[in-house]
Amino acid sequence: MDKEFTEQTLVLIKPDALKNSLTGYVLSQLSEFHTGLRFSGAKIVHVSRMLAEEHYAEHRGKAFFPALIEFIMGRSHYPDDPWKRRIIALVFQGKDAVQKIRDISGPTNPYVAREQRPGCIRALGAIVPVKDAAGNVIGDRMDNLIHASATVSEAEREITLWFKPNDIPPLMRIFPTEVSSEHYYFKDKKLYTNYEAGSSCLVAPGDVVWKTDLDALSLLQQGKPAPCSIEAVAVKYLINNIPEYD
Ligand code: 3AN
Repeated sequence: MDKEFTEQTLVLIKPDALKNSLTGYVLSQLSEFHTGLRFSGAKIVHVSRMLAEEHYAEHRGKAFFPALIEFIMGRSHYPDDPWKRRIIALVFQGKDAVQKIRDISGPTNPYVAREQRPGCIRALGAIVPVKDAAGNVIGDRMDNLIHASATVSEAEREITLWFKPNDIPPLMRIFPTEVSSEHYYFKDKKLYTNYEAGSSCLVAPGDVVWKTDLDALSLLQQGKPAPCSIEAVAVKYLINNIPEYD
């Protein structure tokens, strides 16, 4: 594979961008012409709580975590229209993909973005006060329109979280894959290799799977320590599978 194609990054166009009809603007900023990068994956995702918490796992326990999860799930922008709760997930590929997209996105805080990088995508974002049930302001939520992977290793974790191998054209896949020879089913946070009533099939024999997932599933199935939880593997195979309109 051409060296130019060895780096990928994940972009999420968040619910605030959808609600404010800024998707066209964001996509034009991220066009192949402007970035010199290639589109290698795109999907519309209804974000389950499990997926949201896995994506933002590093922020678990922080004061802004609950508001962040509500936000990325689309619950803040579409409280009464669960079917409108979506994000657009994209993979871009090319030389220095991570840094190029971070530069176009700009600083995390939209006010800082406006000050320091006028013209960047997040300069069009907002900071919204978060209130408790009694109406007291308990913090801020940053509605910054777009997520962009921070580092090359974060990009790998995030792309293999949001995308299955066959969401990406075969000649554009840069992370190792393997063909499964097993069935794996998931129910109530447990893994099964035989069908259980009410379980979801994550992987079937013949499916092309990220190698990291297949390795983790095999370890988890044997009750051995694995580099990630069952949920972390299961979430992507359940994307848009079961409506979670909680
Ligand atoms: P970035 O998205 O620029 O990589 P991270 O990974 O530090 O920034 O934070 C992830 C998301 O968490 C941000 N996009 C923002 O929505 C939210 N966030 C981060 N820090 C804060 C904060 N201090 N207060 C409120 N929200 C925050």
